[in-house]
This record gives sequence, C-alpha cells and structure tokens, in this order.
Amino acid sequence: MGLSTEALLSLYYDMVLVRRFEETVDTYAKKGLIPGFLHLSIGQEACQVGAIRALKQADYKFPDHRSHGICLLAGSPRERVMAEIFGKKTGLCGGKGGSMHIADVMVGNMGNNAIQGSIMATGLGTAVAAQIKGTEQVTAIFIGDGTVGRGEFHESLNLAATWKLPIVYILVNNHYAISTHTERAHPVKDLVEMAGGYHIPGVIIDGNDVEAVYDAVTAAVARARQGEGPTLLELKTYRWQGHFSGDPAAYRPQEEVKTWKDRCPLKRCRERLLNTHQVAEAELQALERKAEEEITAMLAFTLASPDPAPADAVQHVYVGREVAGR
Ligand SMILES: Cc1ncc(C[n+]2csc(CCOP(=O)(O)OP(=O)(O)O)c2C)c(N)n1
Ligand SMILES: [Mg+2]
Repeated sequence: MGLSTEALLSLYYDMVLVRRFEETVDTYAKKGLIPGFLHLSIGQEACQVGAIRALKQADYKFPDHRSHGICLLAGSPRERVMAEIFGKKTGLCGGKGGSMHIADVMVGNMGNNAIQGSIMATGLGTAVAAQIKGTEQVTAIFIGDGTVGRGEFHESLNLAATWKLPIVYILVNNHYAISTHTERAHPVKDLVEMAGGYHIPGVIIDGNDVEAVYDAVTAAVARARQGEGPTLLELKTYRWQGHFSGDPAAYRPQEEVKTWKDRCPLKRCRERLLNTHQVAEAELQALERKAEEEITAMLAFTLASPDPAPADAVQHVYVGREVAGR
C-alpha cells in the first residue's frame, strides 16, 4: 500500500480510459456496427488496470473474453485495439480477431480464444519456455469464476505447482458465469480455497480497489520471478452489465447491482485522490477530459478505417504460407 500520488493518478487515468472505451464500443455495438459478441468489463476496471500495470511488457499476458482493458494497456497502438473490435482492416489482427481474439505477441499479449480455460493450458507453455530459457518472464493468466470448473484449471495449477512455474493466475470473480451465480456452481465460498489442494498461495483481493490489486499482483509477480512458483489471486468484483452487450441480465436482483455500483472502482480511486492525496478536483477533471479526447481520436481512426477486402480472408491463415484465393 501507499502508492505515490503520481502513480495513483496514472492508474486512475487508465481506469477512466477503459471505462470510456467500453462505453464507446457498447454504444456502437448497439448501433449494429460491431460484429460478433462483446463482453464488457464495466465495473471491473480495477482488476485489469491494477494487474497490467504490475506486469512488464515482456511478460506474457493471456487475457480472457472480458479483457479489452488488458489489450488496450498492454503497449499496442491503442486505436488499433478499437479498430480490431470493429473488424476493421487497420485492427491489430487485420479485423479477423474481433473482440475476443485480440492478440499482439510483440507486447506479450498472447490472445484468447472462445474455449473457456484453454489459456490455462497454453499459458503453461510460455511459463515453461521462460523457465527453461531463464528469461525471468512471468505469465499472467486471466480467468473468470466460471472457468474454475473447467478441467484445464486443475491441470494447469497441478503442473504449475509441481514445476514451480512463473505464473500468476488472476481469477476475476464477478460472481456470475453467464447467468449462474458462483454459489450454484462451486462447492467453496472463496475460490482461492482451490489453491490449497495444489499447495500454492491463494490470496483474496478487493477487486474494486485498484491499489490493492496492483499491490497483490506486484507481490505475486515478484514471487514468480524469483522462481518460487505460481500464485492464485481471487479478485472479488462485479460486472455492471449482462454477460454480453445487450444481455438484459434479468437473473440478477436489482439491489445486488446497486450495492456493487456503489462500490465503483473509479469513484473509490477518485475519492482517495481527492481526500487522501489532496489532488484538486480540477486536476481530476482535466485527466478525465484527456481520456475522453483519447477515445475520440481512437474512434475517429476506427470509423475512417476500411473494412478488410474479401481476399484478405485467405491471408495469414498459416505462418509463412499463404493460401491461394479463388
Ligand atoms: C468450454 C466452454 N464452455 C462454455 C463456454 C460458453 N461460455 C462463454 S463465457 C462463459 C462464462 C464464463 O464465466 P466466467 O469464467 O465467470 O467469466 P465472466 O464471463 O464472468 O467474465 C461460458 C459458459 C465456452 N466459451 N467454453
Ligand atoms: Mg464470472
């Protein structure tokens, strides 16, 4: 605990940026301008920002399906992250990945795929590679509470613990997997209890407190870099919206949604900056305007970008070998 004012301001800026980014893509999805599913992280910004800022660019990041913020802050050209979600030719993956498959290995963003839990297996690969090469790179794997029920979760923890792999598991517990509450899906109240079975540390974090997330991930990363093995962090939080953009989420009590909205991670950080760090209201407003401007510029780039050409569909299918188009 005890980040400098400058460091906390920087985390606040990132959270505002992620919130505005999500609100913007949500608006355009509802206009029908974004193909495919869109899983938004509004309400969970502290988990993404606190985690990514505790990692180095050289570290391997495996974002899950609700991780636009990780992709946005990993070090890639940010406007190309938005363009990817819109399926534009200028997107990070030429518009072929979309919201769920944004990858950029140049900055250690190893991408996601539609199979929950699969990144828990592939993440073992980058961790083994780093261990063999002695590169000190850490692998951070982001998963949701629902993914704890997958076989890969247990296979991954078992091998990572046995081989002391440099992995930080960032389990974002937003209490629901689609419409199923965690209590109906798992036999334990706190999912970190699962870590005990594999003899690895499991830590519960307030996932709406960006400073707490940053501190916990920093400690787990240091442990992994020192060769002490994996850690499972459970970040308790909540997604304000439904499972995907457009899901009315009628399965959740309104009082529950309200309770969590009152714990808004941005609001909490803002209050800490104002009250504990004595930052002026005007300074925060200027920061918020700057984030808006950054989003406006990203959107202008995205909307002015062309769609991919039909012939692009057969490019980059295999590494080093193009498929002839018909
Ligand atoms: C193997 C597999 N089973 C089911 C699905 C369908 N599915 C997509 S997201 C999701 C829920 C994931 O919940 P959680 O891990 O809690 O993440 P959250 O959506 O809450 O962020 C499910 C069941 C899938 N993609 N892969
Ligand atoms: Mg969940």
